Amino acid sequence: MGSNSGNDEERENERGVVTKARPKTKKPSQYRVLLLNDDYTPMEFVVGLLMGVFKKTQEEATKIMLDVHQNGIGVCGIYTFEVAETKVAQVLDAAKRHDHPLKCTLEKA
Ligand code: TYC
Repeated sequence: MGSNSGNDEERENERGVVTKARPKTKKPSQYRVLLLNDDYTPMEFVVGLLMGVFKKTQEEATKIMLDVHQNGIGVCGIYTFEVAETKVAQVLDAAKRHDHPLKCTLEKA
């Protein structure tokens, strides 16, 4: 099972401690940050957030914004949980400060 299966080989180091030749590791889970469409948040504001928070170029940001505008929802990026959570909070905080109803959430990738 998993990427480390099939190797239980053990070694004894110079201090007599037995260690796994390849200790089990786990890749951190990834999360999609999703942006939701609404009828009120200005397009330029969304593009600005995508550039500022998600480090997109103006062209990438415009593409994502239009995708969300047309389909109702879209992916801003995929990150580890803490990074995704921070970006969602930054978006919601900026939207709130500017009185825009913009919503943003995350889901496991
Ligand atoms: N639909 C908005 C408008 O027409 C633009 C918009 C795009 C809003 C993406 C939110 O996540 C969003 N002004």
